[in-house]
Amino acid sequence: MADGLVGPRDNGRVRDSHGIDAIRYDWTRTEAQTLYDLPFADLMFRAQSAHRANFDPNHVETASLLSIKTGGCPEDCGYCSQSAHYDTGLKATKLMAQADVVATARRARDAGAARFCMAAAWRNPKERDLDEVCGMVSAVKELGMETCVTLGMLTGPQAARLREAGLDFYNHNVDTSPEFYDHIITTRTLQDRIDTLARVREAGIKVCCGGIIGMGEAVDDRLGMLVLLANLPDHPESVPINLWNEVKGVPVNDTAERPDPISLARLVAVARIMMPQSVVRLSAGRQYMTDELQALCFLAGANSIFIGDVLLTTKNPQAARDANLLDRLGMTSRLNRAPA
Ligand code: SAM
Ligand code: DTB
Ligand code: SF4
Repeated sequence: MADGLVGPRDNGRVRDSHGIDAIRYDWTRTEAQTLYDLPFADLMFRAQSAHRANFDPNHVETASLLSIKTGGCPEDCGYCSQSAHYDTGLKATKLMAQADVVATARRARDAGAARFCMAAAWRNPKERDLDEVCGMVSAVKELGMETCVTLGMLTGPQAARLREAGLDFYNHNVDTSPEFYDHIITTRTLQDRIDTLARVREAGIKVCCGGIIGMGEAVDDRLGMLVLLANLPDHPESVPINLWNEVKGVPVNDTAERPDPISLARLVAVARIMMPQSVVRLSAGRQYMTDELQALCFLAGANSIFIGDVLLTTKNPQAARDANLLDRLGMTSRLNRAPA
């Protein structure tokens, strides 16, 4: 826990001398469950208080995704269209050329994205591939965008090279709870992921780390995932909450169950309270959410979205629908209107 923020416990809360909830790294699953079970209005009030103490509650960050190398992945993540272990009908591609990536980034910027996230379906990058990606990062940075990449596991020197190239964020998700993890992925361990996250931090890159819900896990697993994230040595600056986007042919298809909308809003609120200074992204799965549910999630503390008609291989709401929703909610973003 950060110095100077340790205050008296009242009713399970730790507050600083100003009465603001302190940043904590010692969350228990029982505490997470207690928050989750609060009467909805009380939970929302706590989440809103945390949100307003740390962010402009009327602003939403916009990020855009590009799959720079699609499919043929050696990992067996049971939710993913890009794993070579499953027949999902997806055609594998080679790494894109830098000029094409930069042209796509420019279009995304002009369409309202503040951050550009480049994803590759690798277990880990080879050195030659990393050279290419470093070039892409520097070129996208020159467009005035924040940069993010997700390339699988990294060594320390690889993370350092990405930082030198100007990388702002590295996305690497824990995906689910420690208990459920082995039901979903067997080719890389949760500890492998945590080790990569530590190398990313060590290199001075900001961490984007979250997971997926709707794969058949219990509420306890969703909360276990949040506890895992909130008890990392530092909270990830960015926490993507993905609702599983349906993919035919993967094992998760047999277990998937879309969470009830209220439970999603509750989960976002718990994430906001436990990691009050992290940007919480309503990531994959917005295609299944009504405007009302998205509004509820923004109230619960979500303050980032992916924009653009596709994520990596699956659908995302149309930009015009997103802009319209943010307008109706009086929220600012690069997509509709800049913050005042
Ligand atoms: N291959 C890299 C890796 O896994 O580290 C990066 C790309 S991977 C697609 C990034 C994240 O997207 C995964 O960790 C997972 O959380 C999320 N994801 C993948 N497929 C998804 C799906 N069908 N629905 C929702 N989220 C998904
Ligand atoms: C994250 O947590 N969500 C994004 C990003 N990190 C790379 C990916 C979502 C992928 C959804 C499935 C697809 O489009 O293939
Ligand atoms: Fe590969 Fe990433 Fe998909 Fe896992 S989530 S199969 S590592 S692309």
